[in-house]
Amino acid sequence: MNAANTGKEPGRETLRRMMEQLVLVREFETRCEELWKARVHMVGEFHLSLGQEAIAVGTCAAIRPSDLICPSIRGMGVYLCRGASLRDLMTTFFDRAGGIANGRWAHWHSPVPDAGVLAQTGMLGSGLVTSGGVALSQKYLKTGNVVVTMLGDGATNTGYFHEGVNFAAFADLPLVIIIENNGYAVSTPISSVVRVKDLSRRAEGYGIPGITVDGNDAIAVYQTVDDALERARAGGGPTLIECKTYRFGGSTVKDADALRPAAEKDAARRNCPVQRFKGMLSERGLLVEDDYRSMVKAARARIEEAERLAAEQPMLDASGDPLTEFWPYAEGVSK
Ligand SMILES: Cc1ncc(C[n+]2csc(CCOP(=O)(O)OP(=O)(O)O)c2C)c(N)n1
Ligand SMILES: [Mg+2]
Repeated sequence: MNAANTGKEPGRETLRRMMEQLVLVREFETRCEELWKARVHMVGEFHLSLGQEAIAVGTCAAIRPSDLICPSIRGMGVYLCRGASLRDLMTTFFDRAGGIANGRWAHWHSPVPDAGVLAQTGMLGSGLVTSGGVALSQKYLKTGNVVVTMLGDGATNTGYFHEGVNFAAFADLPLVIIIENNGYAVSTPISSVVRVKDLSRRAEGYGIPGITVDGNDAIAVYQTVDDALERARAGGGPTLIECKTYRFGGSTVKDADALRPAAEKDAARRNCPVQRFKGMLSERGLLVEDDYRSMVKAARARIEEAERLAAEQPMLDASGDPLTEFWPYAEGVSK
């Protein structure tokens, strides 16, 4: 069963907001990467979404504020697009008091209830199962809300994925499942471990619609997610959306990324989702260079302020926390 893209166009205001969000995610993550590499303030590990920003931006532009979303491990864009506080995020990354999840930060287990962001867990794919539970509650309570859950291509090879999609399918859950297919799980090409070319074809096996979309085209993502949301809200059950993309950097900021071919990485940079969106808006006469520069400037100012406020907070006191000894990432990082 294939899902069609009905091609609903985002309005001008939405397009502008999407541009601002693409810029914000790009700038925020670039700065986090800089700080992490300079070993300044940053504690913990990062799975950056640089190169993949259009998926979070397109998705978040389509959902309603009351809908819920469970990001993938590479989900910083979702936190930012849903309006999570930049200061709170930085405070948490800096391991200061007052951050999200009481200092036990990782992108993948930090809910932000005010922003409708559900927690992932460190077990890849498990967020799909827990999201299914939340979707079941939305259906039972007749809230009209849809849950969107996101995961990587590698995570689709877990048992969680298969039991999660099957349960969502037979229970007709208001769930939209988004695969961020960046072609790799760390350094393992998805093509070397899976027979199907398009992961959306897996939907057939569960009797739900599946669609593959260019994940670097924020408008195509928006349109596809919008259709799936409508279907879910009308009681039509889940849709599996595969967004094809590519990450600019390594699997984490620590990863030397020596195994992916240079030509592939260069091609990804030329297919930059931020520049593509900017070009499209300019062609439509909706953006001039000065607007774009102002957006970058505004994003940088917000990030700088968040950084300053976070650095003013006292360090988190984790003494007596029984989990501290299991948390290896902080070693060697200057505060
Ligand atoms: C069940 C499970 N297996 C392995 C890991 C270790 N791990 C962390 S990230 C990662 C790669 C994930 O690849 P993918 O799902 O494609 O997401 P991407 O990193 O490409 O966004 C792996 C194998 C894990 N966290 N959970
Ligand atoms: Mg991947």
